[in-house]
Amino acid sequence: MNATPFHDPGFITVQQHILKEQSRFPGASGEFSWLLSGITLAAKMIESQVRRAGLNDILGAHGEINVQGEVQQKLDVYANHVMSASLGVRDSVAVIASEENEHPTVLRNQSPNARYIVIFDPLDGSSNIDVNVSTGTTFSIIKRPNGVFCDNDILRPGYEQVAAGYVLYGSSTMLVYSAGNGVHGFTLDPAIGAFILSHENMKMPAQGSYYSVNEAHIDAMPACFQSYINRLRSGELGQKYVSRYIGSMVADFHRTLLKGGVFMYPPTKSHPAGKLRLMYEANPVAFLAEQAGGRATDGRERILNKMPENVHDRTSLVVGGTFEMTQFEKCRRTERTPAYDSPITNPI
Ligand code: P6P
Repeated sequence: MNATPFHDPGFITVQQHILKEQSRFPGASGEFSWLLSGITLAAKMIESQVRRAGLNDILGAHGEINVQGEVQQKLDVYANHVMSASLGVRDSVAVIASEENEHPTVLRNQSPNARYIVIFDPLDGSSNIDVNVSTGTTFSIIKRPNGVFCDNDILRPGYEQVAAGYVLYGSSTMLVYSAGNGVHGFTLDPAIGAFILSHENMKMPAQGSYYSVNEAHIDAMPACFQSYINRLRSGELGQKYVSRYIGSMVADFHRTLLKGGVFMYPPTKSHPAGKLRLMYEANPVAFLAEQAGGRATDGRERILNKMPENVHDRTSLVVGGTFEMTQFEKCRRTERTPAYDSPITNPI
């Protein structure tokens, strides 16, 4: 009797894709894919609440003040719990660090199988929840150093990331990740509760037509940023760019990844070192941008080369396609802004 012919379902789930990626990690016996499946599970649980935020009185501030000194939204608290719990049951995770927690949480210090550290922002842009604007979860995965972990072991530069990505809770819910072999996007099919491969091997266009920055801060920015924004606006760079700014980093970066152009959060008077967090916002974004053919700097150096001093370090960020990033570099050189004069260090 002939065996039932294999019926190709016609789609690839993120689990299938991760297992294929897994083969790139010698000696990683499925632990990496098991780790990433913790993130996809958490993403589905957070997504289900984000979609219901207006219905079950989950809106509004939770009341507590988080380590960032910000009033915590209830969804923040829920997302943080879900990410921590989903990752906490993965034996391969030694340490987790969250935007919502002051210090990293050591889950397994003795187990030789616990080889990864996961650093995440459970719900970035949560201040937009009440007005139904896209939010996101970001994550960065690094290898745990040998020996007993101490807090400073987490302070590694972004080029050591073994994987990074985000979940975008937008008009659809997407998981975008890279394990160092290209950037791949998966769209959640709510009917079957699976993330389905929808954007394989994403490439950031070398030149786009959008620039994305909060222009309310322009007078407080260093001269090279002001000059760059004016050139983008004026058509001096060969085309008149269109401004798009959502105020939710994951959504603003996702558009830049798909359509090209540039997204930036320059230094401002209220945030002289930049507002975005290096380890769980800028690093994942920079890792994905470079994997997709783009570039990311803080205005002085490559984001992935930056050495953190604290897990919650802030940074300025300019991320985009090669054309827009090259034009930014030219502005830096012509504007002679003292703090921004040094040439941007090349990738390691
Ligand atoms: P501003 C959201 O609070 C966030 O951390 C990022 O997601 C976003 O890019 C940025 O802040 C927006 O900041 O100052 O423009 O409101």
